[in-house]
Amino acid sequence: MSETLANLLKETRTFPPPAAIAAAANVTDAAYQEAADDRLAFWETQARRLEWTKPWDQVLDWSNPPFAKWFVGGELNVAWNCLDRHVAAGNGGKVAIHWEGEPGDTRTITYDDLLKSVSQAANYLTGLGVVAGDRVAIYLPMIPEAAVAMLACARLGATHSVVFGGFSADSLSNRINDATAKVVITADGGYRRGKPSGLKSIVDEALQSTPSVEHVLVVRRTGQDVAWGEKDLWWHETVEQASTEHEAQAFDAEHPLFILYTSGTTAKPKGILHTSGGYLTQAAYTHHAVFDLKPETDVYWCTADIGWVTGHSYIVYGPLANGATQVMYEGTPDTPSKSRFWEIVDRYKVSILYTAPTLIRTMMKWGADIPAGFDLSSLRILGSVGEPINPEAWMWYRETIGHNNTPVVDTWWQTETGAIMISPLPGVTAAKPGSAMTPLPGIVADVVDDQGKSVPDGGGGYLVLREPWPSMLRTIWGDDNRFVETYWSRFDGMYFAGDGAKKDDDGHIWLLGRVDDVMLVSGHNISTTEVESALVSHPSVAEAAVVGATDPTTGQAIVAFTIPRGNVDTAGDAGEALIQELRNHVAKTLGPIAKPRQIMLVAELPKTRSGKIMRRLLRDVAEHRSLGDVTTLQDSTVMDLIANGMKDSKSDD
Ligand code: 6R9
Repeated sequence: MSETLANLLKETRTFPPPAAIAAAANVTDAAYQEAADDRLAFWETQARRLEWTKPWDQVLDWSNPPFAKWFVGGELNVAWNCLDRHVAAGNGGKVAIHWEGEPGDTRTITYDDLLKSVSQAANYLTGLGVVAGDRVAIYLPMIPEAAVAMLACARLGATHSVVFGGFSADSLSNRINDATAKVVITADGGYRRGKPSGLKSIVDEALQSTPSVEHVLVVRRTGQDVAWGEKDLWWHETVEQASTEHEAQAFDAEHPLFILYTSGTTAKPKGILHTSGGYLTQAAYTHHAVFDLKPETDVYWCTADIGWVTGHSYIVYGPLANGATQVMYEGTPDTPSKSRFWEIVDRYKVSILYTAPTLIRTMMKWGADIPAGFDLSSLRILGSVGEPINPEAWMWYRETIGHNNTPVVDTWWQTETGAIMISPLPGVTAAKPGSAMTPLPGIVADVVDDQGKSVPDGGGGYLVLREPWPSMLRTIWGDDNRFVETYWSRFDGMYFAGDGAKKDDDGHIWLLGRVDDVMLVSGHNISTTEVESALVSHPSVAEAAVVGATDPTTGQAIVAFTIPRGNVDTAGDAGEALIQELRNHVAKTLGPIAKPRQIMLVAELPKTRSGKIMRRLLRDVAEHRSLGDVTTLQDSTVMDLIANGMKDSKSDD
């Protein structure tokens, strides 16, 4: 039988929503029917959550696919929707951001404050000659000015391109040049792992080769020494002296809002372009629906960096459009101690927490006694994004962080999709650990085989989107052909996301990782996710990454890199015994076909800066190739450790 992707993992646990959450949920079961009856009317209803200065004439223009236009003819100002309207409604005194710096300094920023700062930045940028349509690069740490800078651009109709503060001078200059940015907004530095790290110095280096840049605005964060050139302007001497009054002007629904470069692969980064009305509609709706946000009472915290799409949609645009109160944290989860996250949850009484599987698995590794020292009873909804969440990590999150009764929403989406696409609804869905469950109302997703045919329940294949959605990318900046080729050419009339997925026997969707990572073992296409989840289901394992390495007998063989939980003894024979036990455990859980040829116990895994495991590098290690570029690694020494460990580990069978 030629199956596109094997379905090996069975999961029988389900967790219905707590009665109290179901009874008061923002979105109920009716939304699915409403959207199924008339999808475009459903999205029109959601667009009315925003205030438009001119209504649209047409919901969707799909006459020239894949180039979509949503809310055609409509006009709005994105920043006005995130700020002014809340102030106008009498909520100016409400806290927008509880900001927490890594060294422990804090700032409390109300909607009034945020509007004033954004107005100042808009006024000063206008004075610098920034007009609608110009591009502005933002290279900042997780400080409130990052949100201020983004919203000031939105207010002016300038297109922002946020570059993650961990990227190198080369990555920065490539992105600046690709977008021909006129202004760069940065800081002297930021705090990470207890140390001030320089940002301005990296901008200086990048600016050696960026002819389009006319001005550099520099926020003073760390006070470290910086070199100063004629393009440089201190934020506090300029923006903070500008008028706090600024009249926002409306822009077309399809006016470009931001470019965000996708990371991870070796290819030239793709500048994903998002526009205004459809993007904000779906960011706001999904934030309201998936997190069940009650703006009067909830304290929301998304731990992502603003340099990733999650920070754009679920720190800046979604929550602020909805008038949320949120926490924003500058630093890492282990500075000054491994309890930093739980201290923050406890102190601010965070009720909705949105984080990534990599962090959940790290917390598992550190052990449950760390969160146990804090009062986490304020938490009522937990979210996950960025990678497939292994069922056991999902269970740990719910039990250990969510006091065994909070819904966990596993949200699937991409930079390209702009907002959440597949996720449980916390007041509706009986969620299964590890499954993103169901496309949201108004979203049409499917799993198809090689031929583009929908797979039956129980089958695996390629995740596709069959209908356009409001927050979809509009193109790759400057490269329409690449946009068409990359996303719309694999299957006729469908957006192919690059992810493998399966439908379980109830038709619920499980993400199975990138299709490029799928392993072909003795003629079976096996997903990395299922083997990793089987490993993480063993009580001694916190995290695992598996890859297919060339094998003379099976084509590819499964090689697993496994991080034990904190309390597990792995010295000498105990380690060997654990490896055998884990191999057998996988064979028992998924069947003998999925038994790893080799398992390595490691302390760390190579990850991108947004926390995704870099299997490509592990494949090189597993096949003893030399290591390629590791500069996007969170910690490049990890690879040395793994490579050294490799020599000692023995591969039997
Ligand atoms: C939001 C974000 C997108 C890729 C995506 C997929 C993976 C994200 C996931 C998930 C399984 C989830 N991904 N969420 N896989 N379950 N809930 O992460 O955007 O950085 O563009 O990455 O991340 O592989 O295709 P981005």
